[in-house]
Amino acid sequence: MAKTLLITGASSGIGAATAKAAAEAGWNVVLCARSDDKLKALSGEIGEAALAITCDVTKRDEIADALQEAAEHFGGIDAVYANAGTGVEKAGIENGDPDEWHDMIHVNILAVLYAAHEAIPHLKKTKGHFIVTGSKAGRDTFKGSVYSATKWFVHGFGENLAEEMREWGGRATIIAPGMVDTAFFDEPKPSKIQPEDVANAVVFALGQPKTAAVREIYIMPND
Ligand code: NJP
Repeated sequence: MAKTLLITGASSGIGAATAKAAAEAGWNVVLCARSDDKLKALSGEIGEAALAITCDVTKRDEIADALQEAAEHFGGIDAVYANAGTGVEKAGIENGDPDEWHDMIHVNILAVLYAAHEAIPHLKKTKGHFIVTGSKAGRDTFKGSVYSATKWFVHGFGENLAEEMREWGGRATIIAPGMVDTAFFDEPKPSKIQPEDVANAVVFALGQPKTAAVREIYIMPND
């Protein structure tokens, strides 16, 4: 029976590419984001292996409901990819807008915690896998100290979550890319990884036997 992966931020970029790659690798994919139209289009493209659920990850009840609906539809959840994230170009301390920081911290930090908290009861049943999108900016420096700090949080959380999940046979993986060619940045950047490259890394982590936990994958542009 096909395994099931729920992906947040599945309406574009890394999340959408991962949905396609995981479906090609034989997974059922549950697509979560706020853009209903984009989710429906992607779900139509993938076919029966996909289920689209409109969800704002900053609303805990919405992510809880999405997990429940996915579990009922596909008979359980084997993996959750908390990929939704936001960043503002001026996410530095001097030029940043504190109101934008609030939204960014909500999506990049609190919503990851909500997703993990709500996912664990489902993943315990399958000895499942929690994957989160960190960043090069969560390991290193970036001209945007506030955004970078949200990703440092993700890395600290992900590493410790892996230990908590190991207690019952679960696994956690941090995906840490450098610049990726998505709609994330307002202006084009010179050197970029393709979203499909990141998707391949996620599928690799998902495909490892349960005896091996890939804790982090760090991907840099190579053009
Ligand atoms: O960007 P983009 P990426 N509730 O803008 C969703 C990290 N990252 O694929 O709700 C639910 O194409 C949004 O969906 P929608 C980055 O920090 C990137 O590059 O429909 N979903 C969309 O699907 C992030 O964690 C780079 O607007 C919400 C998705 O998030 C992850 O990669 C480098 C939401 C964003 O897709 C994916 O970003 C790096 C909400 N409240 C890390 N708010 C890079 N691109 O260079 C947003 O190191 N979304």
